[in-house]
Amino acid sequence: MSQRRKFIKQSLLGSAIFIPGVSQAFTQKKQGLVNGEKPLILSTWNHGLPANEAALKKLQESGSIVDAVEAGVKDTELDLENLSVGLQGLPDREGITTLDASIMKGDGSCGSVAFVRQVKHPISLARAVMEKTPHVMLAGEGAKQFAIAEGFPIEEEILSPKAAKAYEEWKKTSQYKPVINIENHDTIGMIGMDASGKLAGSCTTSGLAYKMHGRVGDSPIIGAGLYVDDEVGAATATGLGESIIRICGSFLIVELMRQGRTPQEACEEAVRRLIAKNKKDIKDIQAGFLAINKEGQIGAFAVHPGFNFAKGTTQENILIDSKSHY
Ligand code: SD4
Repeated sequence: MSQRRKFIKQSLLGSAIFIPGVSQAFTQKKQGLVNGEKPLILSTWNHGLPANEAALKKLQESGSIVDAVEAGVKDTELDLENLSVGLQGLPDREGITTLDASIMKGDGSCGSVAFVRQVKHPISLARAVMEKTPHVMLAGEGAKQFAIAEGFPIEEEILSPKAAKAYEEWKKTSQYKPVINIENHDTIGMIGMDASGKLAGSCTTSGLAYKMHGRVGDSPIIGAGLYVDDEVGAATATGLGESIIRICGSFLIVELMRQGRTPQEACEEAVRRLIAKNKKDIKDIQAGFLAINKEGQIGAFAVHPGFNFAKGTTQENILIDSKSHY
């Protein structure tokens, strides 16, 4: 059986088959100490497993790491079980689902869209902003007009049955209080490296449930939800966007790695910084970071327990629990 087929078979069977304590390699992997596995894809939360699989498949087909990170998160954008990504995501407090997404290459090219409605694949729209406009970011109605001009289908504006039910329930109290690891649980941030060491990343979300209409989180903000630099590495974030924006989380991690920190040290420092700048509410704030450096070392760290991520290589695709500050 080819390595590729073996990989697919393993992942279809549920590749998070990792038995704690079985080997030293497990601990090393958990701590992000394994070097040089390329290509390598990391993505947030457990939906990262199928997303990594889609990304690695695309990488094998097209050879392009930016194609891979786009294809990977497109898988999540269509996942009807996911209430924090794509048009099936939970709406804002007016009952409208609005989407944020960003994409970045290691050469500094980047594109993003924010507060977009009725577009099924905001990540592809972000890529079109990157490749076809002189701008980095388009928002709201302008982003939708650009989508129409580029031939993106415009979807009917209706909530998915699950989101509609949750929204009706929420309206009974209309309280805005994101619940850590629950409501803001599903954004996908993906960072990847091809066999030659080239990096790219993507991030896509419907943002926080029941946010104010017009609210934009960290995910479409280059440097907050995502940052990639071929000279150093890449980072992405998930969690309460406001807390991540305050510290330019992903840019901070890449800069710390540039100064010599390992990805793990950089993620831990970013979390410390986030806690310092968000002290008052920290017990209700979850945020998690992922990082890769150009040697292929990885890092992951969160404010609270509960954050996990998927790590995919051509050999395996596994779910790993992140360590956390608290
Ligand atoms: C946001 N960071 O809009 C996103 C939410 C998120 O997992 O990451 N959810 O603030």
